[in-house]
Amino acid sequence: TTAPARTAFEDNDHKPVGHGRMLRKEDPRFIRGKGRYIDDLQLPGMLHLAVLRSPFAHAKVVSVDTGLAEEHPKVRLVVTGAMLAEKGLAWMPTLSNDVQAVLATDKVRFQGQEVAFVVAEDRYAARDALELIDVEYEPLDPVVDVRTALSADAPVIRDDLEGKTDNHCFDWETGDAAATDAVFARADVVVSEDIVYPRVHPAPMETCGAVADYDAVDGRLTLWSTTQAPHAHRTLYAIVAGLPEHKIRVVAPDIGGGFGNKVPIYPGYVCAIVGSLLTGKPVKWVEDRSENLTSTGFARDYVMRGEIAATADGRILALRTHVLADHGAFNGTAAPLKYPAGFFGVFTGSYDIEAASCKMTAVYTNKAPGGVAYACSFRVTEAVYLVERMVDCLAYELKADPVALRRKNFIRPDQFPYRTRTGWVYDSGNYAPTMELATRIAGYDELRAEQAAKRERGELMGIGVSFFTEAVGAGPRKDMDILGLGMADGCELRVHPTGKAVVRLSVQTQGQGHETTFAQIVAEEIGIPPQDIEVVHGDTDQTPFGLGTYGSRSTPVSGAAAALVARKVRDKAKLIASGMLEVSVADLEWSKGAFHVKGDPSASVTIQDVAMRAHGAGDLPEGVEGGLEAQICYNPENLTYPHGAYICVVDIDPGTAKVTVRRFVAVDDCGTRINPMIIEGQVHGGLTDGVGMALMEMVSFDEDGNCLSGSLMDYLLPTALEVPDWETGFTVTPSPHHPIGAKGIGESATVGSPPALVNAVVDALRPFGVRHADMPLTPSRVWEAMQGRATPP
Ligand code: PCD
Repeated sequence: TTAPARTAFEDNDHKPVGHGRMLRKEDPRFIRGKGRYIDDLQLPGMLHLAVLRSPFAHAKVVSVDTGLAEEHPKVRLVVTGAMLAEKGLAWMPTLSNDVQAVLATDKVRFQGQEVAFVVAEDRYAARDALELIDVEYEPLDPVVDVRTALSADAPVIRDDLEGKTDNHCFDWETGDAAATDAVFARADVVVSEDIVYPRVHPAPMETCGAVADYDAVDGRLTLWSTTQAPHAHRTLYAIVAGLPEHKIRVVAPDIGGGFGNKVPIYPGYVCAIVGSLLTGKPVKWVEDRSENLTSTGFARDYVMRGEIAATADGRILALRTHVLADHGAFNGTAAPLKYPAGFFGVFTGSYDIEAASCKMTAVYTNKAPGGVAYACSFRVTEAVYLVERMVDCLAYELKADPVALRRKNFIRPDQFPYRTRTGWVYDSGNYAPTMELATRIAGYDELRAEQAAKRERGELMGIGVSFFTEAVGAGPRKDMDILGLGMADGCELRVHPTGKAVVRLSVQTQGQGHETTFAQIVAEEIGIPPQDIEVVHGDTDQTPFGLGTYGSRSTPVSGAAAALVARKVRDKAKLIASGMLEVSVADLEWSKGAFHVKGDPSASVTIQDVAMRAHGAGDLPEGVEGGLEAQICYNPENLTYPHGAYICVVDIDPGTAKVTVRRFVAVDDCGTRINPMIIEGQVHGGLTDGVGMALMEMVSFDEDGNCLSGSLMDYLLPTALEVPDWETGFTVTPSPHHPIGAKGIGESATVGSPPALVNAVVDALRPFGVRHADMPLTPSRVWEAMQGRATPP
């Protein structure tokens, strides 16, 4: 079948949610090159900032001589850590309650760390002047290997922290260790495996940057910046810089991809603010590609020992894991305070098991601050990878079919809401039909037959399966906050007299299409066509407070807020309509953007009629104020738990060990689907991310702590050439607590695809007796595995 032609909104105004052909409102701007990104911003008198970075991973800063740089004719300002220290600005809090150096004072702790900055008349002069700064370093031994970071002779990286005598970052535990040990002791089968989720980088197309503009006359600071969380950043700047919060305006213009990379506050943003405060001019800072790759938020970097216990006939009983987490030199991730390991607790996956336990040790190393949730709701990606690899290891030992083994252990539909052994309450799920659909689209049985025939001929074909449950939509504020800020979202809706509306969000889109989907949600509830609803976001002066976009939380939290604020406006509209139609509220029915008198189809008023009346002359019903607007702050009751079943087919060239992804089937369930076309795009993007991580991406370091992946020649990203034509499908299991039943989707494919890809490669290598191989499965890694030499990275 061919899809019907895509149109704009007109033909289906009254069924906006789920409209399969609705085009994105923002795209005319993007495809005409009219997007407005940080680097497009030009302000009169604007100066340019460049950052001097450390060439060493670990070194004492002996002296910084800025004399020559200051003499450069185009240089206006040179700032060192010592100068910031005088103003109490050398250190800033991170969103994980650690502190991070804005500019190094005592030591540098990773290669690429910020040491000084120059503000000059143009960006070239600023960069040139960096070379005139003379820094004397005294190199120290670096801590590069996470496995030896805690050994007694390891140099202490964070000697800035009082009383710190080792490189411990934090310890964390979940589940019931004793109960888990007991189950393991009586299990028929126990399988253990060492699994590494390598350090990867979100690598958004646009690097990070900011323009700071401080107006000394009225004491106002405007900061345009690449941020996924404008309101949270504003509060942090108020605290760090000591500026009053109502005098700070944070604006996030169009953003060229975030993927978690634009959640943290980077020293560069703070430097731009300081630069503007000191020069009295607007100051622009934009990273180059290498700066982005080597100094901003990395992701993953978990060294995991997984253990799974089961009965001989494949009933999974328990999961146990030890994790060593590399957080780099500063704990620079953003995670709800109570959850230092994010939502890793969902590592029990989609299975109904008896016991689980996890012990985690996080350490500091001389690497860039890491641990950001790259397309990942706070470590859900690592959790899903662990369990889905372990289930395949178990299938390997039991010689069981991976689909059948998963099916046998699924949480059953009647068990929802389901409380996991680690305390998470899955809101809803119906796993078997999703798996069923995936196997049907893939033609699973035929694929297995094809594989068997190929194995006879010595050809290497692999079929990989993964099934995931994610936890997205942080979060209930009783449990979740970022640095004391509760994770709830405000939303405001105003309907103008002519029936056009403006909805104001606290979340910030980075390409996922909020200008369209939030208009659809509001349209669905209030009957105003989506094209008549303007979505305002990304400007703290224009929008209510909220915690921002990451962890696929916009739909679960702000999406709920948008639906509820629209219902609030509709309730008020109903009161006004009852006055207009001279009937009681109970006699009114709502449908398709109008109120009708029950039993009298000729008597009705549209929402647009009501809007005019709300602002017009004449009386409103007793006690009803004029105007048609509302605002709310939505605190979610629970997270939402989307799920999905993925099946991947790979072929491996036995001569070169190169992996080709031949097919990939992704069936996702994100509850009620708002915009199917956008969902498809989100899934395609995430699957491509997955191919990158599984087959080619890794941030690596040499023994001196030099980052070896500082360019896109060294850090490989997948392109259209490396990916197949994605085959997608969906099931719909609404969230019971979300007002329209929607769950998040933005990260599902990134979370769910790496295990399917790795499982497929390992499956292809079965003739070589391979049970596990670590990502990225580059030809050399696969070759090693074929020689029986799979080595951890
Ligand atoms: N949707 C629909 N339906 C449903 C769901 C959803 O329709 N059910 C849609 C919405 O509306 C939007 C999207 O879809 O538009 C998405 O959503 P969500 O899931 O809610 O999410 P958000 O929050 O919005 O977003 C976020 C995400 C993330 S998180 C990430 S990474 C990524 C994703 O998103 N990023 C990005 N995707 C994307 N895309 C683009 N284009 N770009 C970007 O950057 Mo993190 O944590 O940050 O790491």
